[in-house]
Amino acid sequence: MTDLTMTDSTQQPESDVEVVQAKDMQRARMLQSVNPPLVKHMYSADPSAHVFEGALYVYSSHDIETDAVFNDNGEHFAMRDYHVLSVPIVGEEAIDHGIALKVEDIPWVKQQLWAPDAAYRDGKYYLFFPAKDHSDIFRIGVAVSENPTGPFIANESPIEETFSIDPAVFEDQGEHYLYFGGIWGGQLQSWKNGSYTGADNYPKDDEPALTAKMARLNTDMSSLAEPVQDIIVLDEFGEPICAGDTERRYFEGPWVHKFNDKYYFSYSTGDTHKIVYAIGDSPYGPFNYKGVVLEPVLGWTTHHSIVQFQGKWYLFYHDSTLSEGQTHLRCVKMVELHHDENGHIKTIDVYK
Ligand code: FUB
Repeated sequence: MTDLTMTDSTQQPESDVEVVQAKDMQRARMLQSVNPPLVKHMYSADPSAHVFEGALYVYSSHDIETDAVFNDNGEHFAMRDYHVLSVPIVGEEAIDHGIALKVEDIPWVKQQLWAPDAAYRDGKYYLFFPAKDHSDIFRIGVAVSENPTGPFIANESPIEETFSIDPAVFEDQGEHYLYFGGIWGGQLQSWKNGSYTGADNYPKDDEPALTAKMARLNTDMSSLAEPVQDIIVLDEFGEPICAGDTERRYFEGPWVHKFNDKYYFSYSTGDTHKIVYAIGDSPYGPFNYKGVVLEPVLGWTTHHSIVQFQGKWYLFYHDSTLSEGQTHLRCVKMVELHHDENGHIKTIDVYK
């Protein structure tokens, strides 16, 4: 791998923060050409890709500059609208279809439109999204359109019994399953028995980690058909991954895809900056941990989706190259993904 240490002696950083920023900026410049951003005229993040009627769409967050404080709660992710992208030709710049939904048009939302996803059912397209309500509690909402690119009309209230962030909807045999949840700023640690406690309750390092949540959706795509359940990820001994196992425990960004009749549950490890995956026999799991999908990218967050398009599998992800390393100003990208003969995903390191 290229040595990305800072070499420009004319720039003399004054503090530790400036040293880190200067290194990130130089690294970003060197990495600009690695998998180009799908769009460059705006910042984008958290790509959820889907093929609808043969066309490839990407539902992503729209990152913006902000005066908000930078903290572990992610207040610097102050996004206010969604744009839908489409990719007519892989390798070429994507089309931005404009604003699909914005904070001002969602009655229950105060701020922070984070990572969305989309689904299709019975002639309608549904945009699922997390946002803070007027009490600053993250909930999952849904909006509907007759067009995959919107505009979407939001329901009056969030989906009952949902909470936290990062919805991902997986369709299997006519059913749709909603996965969600994220710790730290995603508030998963503040929920107990379906109620928001407002307190940070994390398990001890040797206790099972907090899990992603899931439930089957009703055919109205706006309500849950069953109680919310935990998604259990098991280690090589068949035990749930523990909270102290930060290289493998669930942090945020769930995604499910199906390959050779197996269900693949993949997610971000957050503060260890990886996308990892586990395999199971049902959309409900349990899932057995298998390995790393994506090594860390430039920027703090990592977030992905996996989709098959025109016979090939692709990983959609984001990094901060377009902003030269600024954590909250990211850009979505795509790269081909391969399953080997055993169904294992070949680890991707986009900088090798
Ligand atoms: O974009 C805001 C948050 O950052 C997302 O919800 C997380 O998955 C992380 O990418």
